[in-house]
Amino acid sequence: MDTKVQQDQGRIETRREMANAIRALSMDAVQKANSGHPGLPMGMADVASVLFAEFLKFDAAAPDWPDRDRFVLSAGHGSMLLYSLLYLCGYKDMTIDEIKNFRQLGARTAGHPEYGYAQGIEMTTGPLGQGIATAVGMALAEKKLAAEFGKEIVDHYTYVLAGDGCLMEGLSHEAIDFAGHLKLSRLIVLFDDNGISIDGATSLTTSMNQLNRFESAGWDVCYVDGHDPAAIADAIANAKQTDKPSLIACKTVIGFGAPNKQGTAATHGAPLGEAEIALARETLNWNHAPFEVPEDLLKSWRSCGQRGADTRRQWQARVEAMPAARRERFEAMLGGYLGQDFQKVILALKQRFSDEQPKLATRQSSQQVLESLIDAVPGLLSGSADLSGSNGTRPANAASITPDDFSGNYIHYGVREHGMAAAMNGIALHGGYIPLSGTFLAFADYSRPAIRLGALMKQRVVHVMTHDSIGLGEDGPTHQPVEQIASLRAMPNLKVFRPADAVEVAESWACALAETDSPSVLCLTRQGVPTLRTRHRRENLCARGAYLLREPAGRRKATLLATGSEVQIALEAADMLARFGVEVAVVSMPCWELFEKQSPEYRQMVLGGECRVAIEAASPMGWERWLGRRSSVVGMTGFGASATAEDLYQHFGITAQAVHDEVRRLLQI
Ligand SMILES: Cc1ncc(C[n+]2csc(CCOP(=O)(O)OP(=O)(O)O)c2C)c(N)n1
Ligand SMILES: [Mg+2]
Repeated sequence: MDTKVQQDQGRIETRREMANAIRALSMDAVQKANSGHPGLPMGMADVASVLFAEFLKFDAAAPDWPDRDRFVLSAGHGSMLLYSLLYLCGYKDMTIDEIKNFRQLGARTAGHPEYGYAQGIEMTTGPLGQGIATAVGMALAEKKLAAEFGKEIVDHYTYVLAGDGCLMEGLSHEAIDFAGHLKLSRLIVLFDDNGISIDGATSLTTSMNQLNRFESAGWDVCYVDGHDPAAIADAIANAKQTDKPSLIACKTVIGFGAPNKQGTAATHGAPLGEAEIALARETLNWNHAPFEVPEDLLKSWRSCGQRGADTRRQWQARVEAMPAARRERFEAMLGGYLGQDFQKVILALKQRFSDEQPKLATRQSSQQVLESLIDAVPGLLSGSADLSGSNGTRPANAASITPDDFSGNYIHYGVREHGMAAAMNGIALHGGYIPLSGTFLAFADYSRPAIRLGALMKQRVVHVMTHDSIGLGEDGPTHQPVEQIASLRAMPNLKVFRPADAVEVAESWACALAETDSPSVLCLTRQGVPTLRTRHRRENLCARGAYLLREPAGRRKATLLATGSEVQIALEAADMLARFGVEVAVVSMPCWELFEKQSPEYRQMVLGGECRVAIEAASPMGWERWLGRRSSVVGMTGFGASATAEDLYQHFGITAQAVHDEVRRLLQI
């Protein structure tokens, strides 16, 4: 044999040994936990070993290095693959004890990878399809940041490991279509093409030619034997060179190495069993005790973890050599800084709205707020799912991003609400930009799984959801959200804002952007609403979640609680009641979640006595928590209808008269 062949042979053997370490750790951890998914880690161990040993740019000692390559395990059930890699590469917090405690309470090694639990986990995955769609956002952020700061400073790839399930999900269609269109050439998907999912062979459910599908969407595609390290390396090297995103379909055997179970769904999501594990050890020629990796092999792996250290130091030196102002901007953007003028801009907007007292739809006042913020906040990145004009998310001074020009700050996401929400998570996770985008509130359900993942991952993402009630009028019940507000409020770690006027819109934006560890939804009207906050106050009252908008002249007999466009109805009802001699307070409640955080004394002061009427043109579900013993809700019980907004409010009885009547009924006067 000549030396080249010998070297190749040596490389293949080393890679195979390295991959076997992943296989052994994975099957043993799943066995010990008595639950988990050995099939994927064992099947994709060869691909992952080549990627981590030869391509992935990272430094295990500096997991947050901004210019690292991202690795997203979209098929999150294969978590043991990622945990094994992190342990083997020497990430500090991924100890062998963590591997032994796989899936146990308090362990970093949760059932599915959880963002924030351990370093090196780029995002939470488990809901299939989310990983690949989120990675599109990461690759988009990389391309945009590189467009601004140059390849010297921003030069990394986003790798995704996706399975059959990820590619069956509809979300994958939105993601690959969008990525292909934008020519996100640094996105490389390694498809675990094993032809197996939980119910058995994928031929049970799909006849899709994935290569053709990706190719149609503008991707570079190829097949590779997922157990041939040299072929895998060639495929990745090629993928890095193309000017399109790349799909590498890796033909693998699920559960590779388990002689009786490999290639079958039996390895997907259950421990292999002691007997099969013993046979797998023989088959793989792995003669080590559970959780033991021989020293020389661990050393090879650890050196992979350190491979990027010099590259990182060189990068650091280049950053330090940047002109001061540029470096400052780069670091501010990575830090998600809102800019020194942020508060000033918000205050100026509030002052102007209070002075001018416009009658504007809140989606329009939101657009005005964005027009001021887009210049003040360095990383603000807006967009819409094909409703730019309707959502008011495209400030007049914004510029569109196109496949060949990423210098703009506005993204046309197309009619892809789910893909958009997932991409925004990816943009936020990547760092450098603060994503916001719009669609209709009724279609929040299309985005919901990604909104949920963003909430779980504590990402600052702003979802602008306009046309927030029957007040949108003639488009009818398909477009009129009823249960969406309640269902979004039910989601942990999500802030739902429903501002009543332009001033509250400015305040809600200030809150949403200041909330660095939770996403927000801004529910905005299609129809015009009057300015209710006519006296300028510096304090951000929306930050309290709810506040007394009007205090009664005399003793408070009842409290009217309302949000958004219904606050004006509450004020009107209060006037009617006052004329009748009944003094009531009016509370605007733009954000329940923030109100919940206030002191009990403040909440009590705002909510008042036992007689309360809530007014919201939406499902009453949830309001009971803010009500007293003599209380009720004026809201919606079924779907809406197609008519003018005025007619609909009358028809569904969401009127000042109805509120007035309700208070008198409750007070029995
Ligand atoms: C949205 C979503 N639906 C269903 C599941 C449950 N689930 C987990 S893995 C899986 C099968 C995935 O098959 P594949 O991606 O081929 O993984 P493999 O069996 O090859 O490891 C399913 C249905 C999930 N995690 N997410
Ligand atoms: Mg599969």
